[in-house]
Parts: sequence; C-alpha cells; structure tokens
Amino acid sequence: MLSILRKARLKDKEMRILMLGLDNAGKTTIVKKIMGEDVNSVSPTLGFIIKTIDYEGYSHHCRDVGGQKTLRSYWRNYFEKTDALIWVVDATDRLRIEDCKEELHGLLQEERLSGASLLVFANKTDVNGCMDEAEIQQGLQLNDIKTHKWHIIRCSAITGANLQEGLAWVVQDAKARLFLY
Ligand SMILES: Nc1nc2c(ncn2[C@@H]2O[C@H](COP(=O)(O)OP(=O)(O)OP(=O)(O)O)[C@@H](O)[C@H]2O)c(=O)[nH]1
Ligand SMILES: [Mg+2]
Repeated sequence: MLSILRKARLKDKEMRILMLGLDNAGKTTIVKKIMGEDVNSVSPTLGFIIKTIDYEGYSHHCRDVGGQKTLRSYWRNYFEKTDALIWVVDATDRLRIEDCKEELHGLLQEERLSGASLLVFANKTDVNGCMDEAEIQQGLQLNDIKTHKWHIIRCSAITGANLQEGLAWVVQDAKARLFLY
C-alpha cells in the first residue's frame, strides 16, 4: 500500500531544475548534451531556455538561464518552485572562482530556494590543468554551506562524462525527500 502511494506521488511529481552559473560555464552545452543535441553550435544565452528532460521515467523541467553579469539580476524571476539547483562551474576559470563563489552564496540566501538541493557540476574537466573537485570545493567554500544539501561532481559537457551521474544524484535526492512527507 505504502509503495503504491509512493509511486503515485512520484508519478505526479514533475521535478523542476534550475540551472545557473556564470556565463560561459557550459550550462546550455550540458543541457544539449543530455538531450542528445549537437553541442558545437552553442551561443551565449541571452534570456532563458526551458527543456524537459525525461530521465528514469520522470519529467524534469529544466530552466537554463543566461549567466552574463547584466543578466544575473533576472535570475530571481526563475526561483519559484525549484526542486533542485544545478550550479555549473567552469573548472578552467580560476580567475573568476571568487566571483563564482559570491554569486552562489548570494543565491543560497534566497528564501524561495531554501528547499532545493544543490548539485555543483565542475564542468570542462576534459581540459588539461583544470581545477579538480577539491580545488573548486574550496574555492566556492562549499563546506560553509549549512542551509542546503550539496554535492559536487566533475563532468564534461563535450564528452558527456558524468552528466548522467549528476542527474542521477538530483533524482535520487528528490525521491528521498518525497519519502519524508
Ligand atoms: N572543453 C569544454 N568546453 C566546454 C564544455 N562545456 C561547454 N564548453 C564550451 O564553453 C562555451 C560556453 O558554453 P555555454 O554552454 O554557452 O555556457 P553557458 O553557461 O550556457 O553560458 P551563458 O549562456 O552565457 O550563461 C562554449 O564554447 C562551449 O563549447 C566542456 O565540458 N568542455
Ligand atoms: Mg547558456
């Protein structure tokens, strides 16, 4: 009986994923790769893109929002009803890791994002000499985050490495939270 109830809840549940990060981090490329689309023709996102990713029988409504500095004030328009926040970091961009940290920590203050889990994608790890997870974890001061459950995973939107694993964590985490109700 309980398992039927759970299934019904999960079946109804559409997950809403909000993808943010600095411009050029690779958000759009990640979504395209997951969708099986061509990743060679990605240009900066000037507004937002909504895609529905079907994964393990669930629909994930994914909002991919442009990260350019002038666009960041619009991020707040997309906070509503977020189950999971995916923060994408360019692992080759050491110069902006501080900027990246400030934006992330600012975001986590947002009340409307308080229930969301946080997946950090350390992207572009196909590039030699990029930062590893430990360096990014430290750069973003992830250990200081007490308000959100978080997880970091290295990936590459170009090769597709670890994208499914990241998504699997998001789904697993959302399921676990549903069981608590
Ligand atoms: N080598 C490498 N390049 C990548 C990877 N992911 C993205 N890129 C490149 O990084 C650039 C920016 O990618 P986008 O997907 O447009 O980045 P974005 O985060 O959506 O940027 P905004 O829309 O401006 O916020 C593109 O030239 C991509 O080809 C990766 O995993 N490895
Ligand atoms: Mg984009």
